[in-house]
Amino acid sequence: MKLYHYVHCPFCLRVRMVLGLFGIRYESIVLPYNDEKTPIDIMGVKMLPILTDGHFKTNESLEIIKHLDSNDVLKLRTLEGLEEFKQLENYLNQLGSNVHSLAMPYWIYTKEFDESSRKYFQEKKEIKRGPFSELVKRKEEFILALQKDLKELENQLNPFYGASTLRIYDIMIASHLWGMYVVPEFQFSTKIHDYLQKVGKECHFDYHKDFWS
Ligand SMILES: N[C@@H](CCC(=O)N[C@@H](CS)C(=O)NCC(=O)O)C(=O)O
Repeated sequence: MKLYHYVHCPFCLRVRMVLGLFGIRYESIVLPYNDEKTPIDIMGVKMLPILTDGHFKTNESLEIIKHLDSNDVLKLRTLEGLEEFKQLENYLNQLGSNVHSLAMPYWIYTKEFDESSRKYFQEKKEIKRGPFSELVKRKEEFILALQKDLKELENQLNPFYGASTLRIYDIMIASHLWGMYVVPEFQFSTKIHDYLQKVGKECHFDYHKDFWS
């Protein structure tokens, strides 16, 4: 089994968390962000995560998770058609937008990037979000919006999201938030930090493992 991924990408983190949760061995391939050829050769489009497992190959995180979780331990198959699932996806889109505006200018200086992949990432992302220098100036605005969304989240934790056991929702939430740990101006509340660490622990998750081991 091979996973092609980016370290900062929340959709890739989902898959790494699930692989860790189930203790599945796999080959971890962190692609440089400016490598267009590898994903296009495998899937016809530049989008990660890509999981290949024999004849199985896909670049949709939730499809990958269904493949890995055939017994539906995480309840993805059960929950995905429900209105509450759509609501959580909408919530994560909103939250993710603030996370991206805050974290992207810092992600490009983590070990995942070199000079050329940093330039490629920044140029591509600035088309949608505007100059990173402007995003950095607006950080207070993004932090306030994110804190508001996180207060809402705190009320749902019991200790997992609306449940006493880990489900797909927790994987989706934790993977969208984890990248905020690299933003120096930001601090999680103790409750959210403890929640993220609890999810991370169950999933034997180590964000920068590919560079440290
Ligand atoms: N629906 C996909 C979304 C994956 C996705 O958006 N991946 C982004 C990284 S976070 C990507 O590969 N973007 C490539 C690019 O923009 O160059 C999933 O759930 O896996």
